[in-house]
Amino acid sequence: MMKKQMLSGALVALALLLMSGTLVQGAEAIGVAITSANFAAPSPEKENLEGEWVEITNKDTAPQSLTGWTLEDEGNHTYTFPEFSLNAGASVKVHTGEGTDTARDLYWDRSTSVWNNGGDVATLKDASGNTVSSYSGGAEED
Ligand SMILES: [Ca+2]
Repeated sequence: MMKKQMLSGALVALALLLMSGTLVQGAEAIGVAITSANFAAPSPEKENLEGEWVEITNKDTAPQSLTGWTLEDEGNHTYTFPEFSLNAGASVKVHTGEGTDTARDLYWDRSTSVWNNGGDVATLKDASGNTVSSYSGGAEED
């Protein structure tokens, strides 16, 4: 009798776990990820900020809108994507410096560096603030 009660208790716990898992999963699985980054632009970095970038790739088979998505570092720097759609299989680089946005290159238009050369973490979030991808790098010295 005791054993049976424990078993049904375990089943209820399992069911609750599965239900909460389904809720968390509601943040749709999207095939967009940060695939590469160059946190250290050629020296003097301040004058080569277009050489500091984070690359985002759409591994899905359908275009993905990045409009309103954000890219953040570990500090308080946040880039918000303009109206932008990333084609299936395509990549786009978000450069720290100034430039004209194209389908392959977006520009943060900053005059100072964002990514720490000694190591940093880039986090990509969708328009609802859900983390889609994060990427750590920049630790290597040259
Ligand atoms: Ca840097």
